Amino acid sequence: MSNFEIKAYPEMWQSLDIDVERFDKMRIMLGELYEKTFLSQENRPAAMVYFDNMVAELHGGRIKELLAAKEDGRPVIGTFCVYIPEEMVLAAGGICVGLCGGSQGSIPDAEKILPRNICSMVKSAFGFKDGRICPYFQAVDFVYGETTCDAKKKTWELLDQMVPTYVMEIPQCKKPRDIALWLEEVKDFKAKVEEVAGKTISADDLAGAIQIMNNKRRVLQRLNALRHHKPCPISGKDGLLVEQIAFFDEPVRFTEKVGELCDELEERIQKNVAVPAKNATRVMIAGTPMALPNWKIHNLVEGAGAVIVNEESCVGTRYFKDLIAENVSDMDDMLAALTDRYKEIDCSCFTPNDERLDQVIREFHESKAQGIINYSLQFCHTYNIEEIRIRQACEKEGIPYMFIESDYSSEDMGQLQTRIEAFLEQIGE
Ligand code: BJ8
Repeated sequence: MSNFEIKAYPEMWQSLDIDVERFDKMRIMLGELYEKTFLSQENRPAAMVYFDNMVAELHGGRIKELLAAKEDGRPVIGTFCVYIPEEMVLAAGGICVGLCGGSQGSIPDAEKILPRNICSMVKSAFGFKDGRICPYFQAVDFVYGETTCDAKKKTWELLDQMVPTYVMEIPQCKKPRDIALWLEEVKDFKAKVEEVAGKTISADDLAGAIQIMNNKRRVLQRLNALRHHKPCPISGKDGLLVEQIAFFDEPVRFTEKVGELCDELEERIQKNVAVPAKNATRVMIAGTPMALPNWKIHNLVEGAGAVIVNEESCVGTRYFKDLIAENVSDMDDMLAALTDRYKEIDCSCFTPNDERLDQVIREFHESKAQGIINYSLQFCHTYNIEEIRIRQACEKEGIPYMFIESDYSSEDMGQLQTRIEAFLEQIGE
């Protein structure tokens, strides 16, 4: 095992008004967890070094890049949702970055203010800002919020007291009038980004940004397809890590590095190199997003000798399965094409959401999984209730299925381990 360390930048943190002492303890704990979770794996692809370095510089190098962008007057916008039209931010020369919301460490801060019975992601994110322990939160010009679930949309009102929070209305249905509203909201978001950037986004700017984001999604699609190979050339933990880093990294550089990883995985497939064991039981995950550093389920499943081959999640295929049409050049047509792409994201906040049922079944077959673990964060009503229809769809197709409702704490680890091991035994060949 190497001596992995997430690098410390106390002076820069101080300048961002971070609670340095507390944040430094979190940095050390995260580094230890990372080393144990990722660097203990055998025979990892060499190209994962780039992603290890990204984690090592998570609280430093990448933050410096954000601050340099701000110095240049380029907007830096934080988000928790894949409905943010990232292309607009890029087109204005700005940076769109995922905010911290995947850790138990910030939840006690949030629970002093918010109700306890809302999902861990919302509490964790709110706690990171309230406790001043996330450099991303401290660096952004504003936070992008949306009206997806109730917990989020009411939390934005409180978050706005600490950091400017812009809320985009995402409709709950997909009828033509809902899509018309969505398009208007996209136009309003464009105006907001232009105001912060102090520049007007041209059609060429937007076309370039659409190209960049489509290329990023294409390379993630390629990685996902390679994970579907039997035997799998990369662990699910590493696959998830790349999907998590997608929300932090600079998109052109990220696309290049994921491409290099894919080249290596193709070579591995040719040489029949598998990580982990060639006969490992293949599992697909569906459900709520796993924000960095939420590696709980992957740790348990792969710790039991299986391999995760697909995440049907916003930190997963929901982020990259759809592209924006590139055959339009007029601004109005591009905005319509962009809206058209974003409406394809099948978050459980929509009703009806039948397309997600089809998508889960499709991904199960494409990934050659042997069973599905549907994962929902505790108190996430829409995913918890949609679970029933996913289960019904799996029963109809004869797909082995297991549901896990959990949070970020380690309290249920023992019980989950027992349930996961029993499930793997049932579906293993
Ligand atoms: S598009 S899944 S990223 S909203 S888990 S906070 S829904 S109570 S994260 Fe999500 Fe956008 Fe949908 Fe994806 Fe609420 Fe549920 Fe918590 Fe959630």
